[in-house]
Amino acid sequence: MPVQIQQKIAALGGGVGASKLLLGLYEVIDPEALTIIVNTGDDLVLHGLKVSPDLDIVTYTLAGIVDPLKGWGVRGETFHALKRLAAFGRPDWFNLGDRDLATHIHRSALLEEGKTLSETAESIRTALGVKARILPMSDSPVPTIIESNEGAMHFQKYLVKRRAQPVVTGIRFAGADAARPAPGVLEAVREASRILICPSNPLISIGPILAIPGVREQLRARKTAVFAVCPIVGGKSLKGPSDKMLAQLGYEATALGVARLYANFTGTFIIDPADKAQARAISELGMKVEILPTVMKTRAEKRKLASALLAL
Ligand code: FO1
Repeated sequence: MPVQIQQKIAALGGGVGASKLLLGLYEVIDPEALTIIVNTGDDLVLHGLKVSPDLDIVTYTLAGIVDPLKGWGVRGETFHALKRLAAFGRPDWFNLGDRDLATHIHRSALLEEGKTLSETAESIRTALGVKARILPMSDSPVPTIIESNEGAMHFQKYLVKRRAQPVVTGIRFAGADAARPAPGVLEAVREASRILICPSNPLISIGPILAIPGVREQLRARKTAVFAVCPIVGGKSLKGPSDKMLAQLGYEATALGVARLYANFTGTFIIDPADKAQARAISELGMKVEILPTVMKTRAEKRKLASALLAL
């Protein structure tokens, strides 16, 4: 019998936006052939616990337990512990549910026992039955710091506590220069037959991954195999404040604006039919342009985009 060679796929992404495409991929390929490299710039320590929102969003989505309306947290979640924490005077602006807290307690306990963030991610995804590999971008903390008219603050404080209201003047990935990619990250990019950049915020979801030394160079070396799905459609973010952040930092909040950020490591840039008028300008940046419906509301649309990307 011929040996079936499974094509490996690597995907880079953040949380909610990425998870839509990742769920589609997970359902149309052998999930064991998929390695997902996840942004951990959003990670924070709350109540003494290490919280890794994007790792958890991806894991919960693929495990089928994510809250489908919010896109983060666990479906049918309760918040008894958070209410009690608030009664103790602890901050409750970041909504950690009771079931979700178990993940953070487990992760924090493993880290305390000397395990790496990669090992904690592996423990959580296998316990929840996820067959794809889920890797943090790095085992070292690289918090995303937003500089704004209200001063510098952690990304979650900007997004959740301050509801993306401060005017962004800069973004820093603290400690990125000294960080190393987590084990398996560079290998996954090197060995994949295709590398997908998920439709995530280019500045604060993909940006932190690219800031880890060696990642951008490894992508550049595989440029023709890199396919990036644009997270801006018709000048608006598919999810979250990407459009606003791009504009405040002086980038164009359009498909072309994102394409300029990705041009030096991306072979094929995927835009929605709504942006087809920009195809020519994007191709002049030295990338192939493909036009596919990128707005994924239903499970069928997620699978359809995933299959179409693999067929390009
Ligand atoms: N997003 C919110 O807008 N409000 C929250 O209270 C909140 C809590 C939360 C808890 C766990 C988790 O894994 C994610 C959570 N998120 C929350 C989402 C998260 O802040 C962002 O969407 C991602 O970090 C960006 O990808």
